[in-house]
Amino acid sequence: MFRKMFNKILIANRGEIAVRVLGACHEMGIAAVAVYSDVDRASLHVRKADEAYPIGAAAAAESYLNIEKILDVAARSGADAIHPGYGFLSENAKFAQACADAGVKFIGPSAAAMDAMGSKTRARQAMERAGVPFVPGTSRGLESFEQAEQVAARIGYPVMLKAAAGGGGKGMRLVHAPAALKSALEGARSEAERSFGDGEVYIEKAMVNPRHIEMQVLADEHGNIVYLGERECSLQRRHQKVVEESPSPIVDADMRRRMGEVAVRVARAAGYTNAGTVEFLVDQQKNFYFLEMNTRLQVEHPVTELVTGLDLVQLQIRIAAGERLAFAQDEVQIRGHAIECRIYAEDPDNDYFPSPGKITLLLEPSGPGVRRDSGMYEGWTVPMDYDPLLAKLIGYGADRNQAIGRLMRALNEYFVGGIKTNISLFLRILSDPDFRAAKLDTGFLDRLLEKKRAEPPTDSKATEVAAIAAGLFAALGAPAAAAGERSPDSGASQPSAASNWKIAAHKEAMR
Ligand code: MV4
Repeated sequence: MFRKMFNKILIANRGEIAVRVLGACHEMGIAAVAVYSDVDRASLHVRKADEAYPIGAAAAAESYLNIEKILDVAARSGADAIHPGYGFLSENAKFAQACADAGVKFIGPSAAAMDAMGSKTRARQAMERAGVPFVPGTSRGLESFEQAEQVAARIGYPVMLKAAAGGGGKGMRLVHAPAALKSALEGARSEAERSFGDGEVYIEKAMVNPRHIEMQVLADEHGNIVYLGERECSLQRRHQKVVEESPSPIVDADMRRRMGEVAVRVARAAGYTNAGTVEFLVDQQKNFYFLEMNTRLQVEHPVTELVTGLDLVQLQIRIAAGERLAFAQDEVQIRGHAIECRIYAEDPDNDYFPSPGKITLLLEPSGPGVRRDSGMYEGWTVPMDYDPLLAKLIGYGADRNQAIGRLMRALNEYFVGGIKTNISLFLRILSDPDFRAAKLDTGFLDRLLEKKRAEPPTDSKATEVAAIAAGLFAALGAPAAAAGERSPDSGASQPSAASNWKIAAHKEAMR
């Protein structure tokens, strides 16, 4: 099992996460190899890497999702390991297997563990065996409408229909009454078939405005597994996280221990290794239920790093190199509070419609309790082919109030000229009385944005024209591409899927 530390790591990703992983490699004295698509030639990750290789056209299927091309670069560059980042190939079991077959270490779990968690029904079966609490429902695909009717009547309405291959809300239907069940089942099935090539749908009792809290785990290849505390991820919009924090304001030491022990049990049952995240839904009474396991490093990992003092990427690399975890559970301490904002190239005055373009001026915050993980620089043109995440800004403090104060100070200092960003949204969220009181649930952000939408629009005609133009632009010229973690499943398993930007532009124009 003992392996020597890697000499060279290929990073099969782009943007801020590629930059983050590059930095960890350099801190460990490991050379870092970048790959890039045609539109990423001048990207920050390419500039910071020790070597960089072109892998094809902007469309992710031609580049960042192309297993053959990436393994070819690994061979040519002599890389002995690959870090997949998040999105793209990070949760693709075939890729993990192809790396193993090529003799290149995949920095992540085994293909088998990834596969076991990829199907939500199979994951539920495994959790059932492991005695992990999960939302009542079926752990196998529904065989008929009659069966759906019977199960729904037994568990009680509202119910949620979900695609077994799903994630990110695709193929999901909320059903309030028996009369709506039939068409919802048909809709969920065809959407699952269309999105994942797999029409398997199962049923769960629906929780109303739950919290979304996830637990970070770390497992070495010698059977040692620890949990590193939770992240509160309830602030989402259209299944995209917007703000995350650690610790969760509603989780106390006892609940953290119980949730953490369940998460470790989940990881053990899956034969899991490396960094992973166990997602839970939490109800008003603070009961928590297993939802799914994410088999990758997550976008929001910095908040966990700040409150634990650990470097998750370095630990991922050490684990993949065969090292044992150097600390035990009772040595993990949660200290202080961290909050992350995802800075996107989006226009707040146009329903958060993507806003690519050239960054003409960039003033970036730093200072006490501020961490910035960024993939942008002044003079760089944000391509429209990928997820528009530009940077993550994280505030850290001794407590939640100090973290909020530092984050707001830093947000006010942040200036990104030439393109629109969602920075102003975070100032609204962080000053909202409910946010301050930590009254968070998965409906929070929609309620906040609803308040704004009630006001009359400023210039609806210009907005409409811009939307139509963007839609036309997307339809005529933009190459299709898959996105980053925004839609991990479509990104990973749907090489031909159109980019989120293109879809958004199209929807906007057709409204
Ligand atoms: C649920 C739920 C309520 N009840 N399951 C959304 C994404 C997918 N991974 C699971 N999701 C949900 N599953 C049951 N049984 C509510 C959601 C949900 C949600 C979950 C987390 C964060 C934001 C959300 C927004 C809408 C719905």
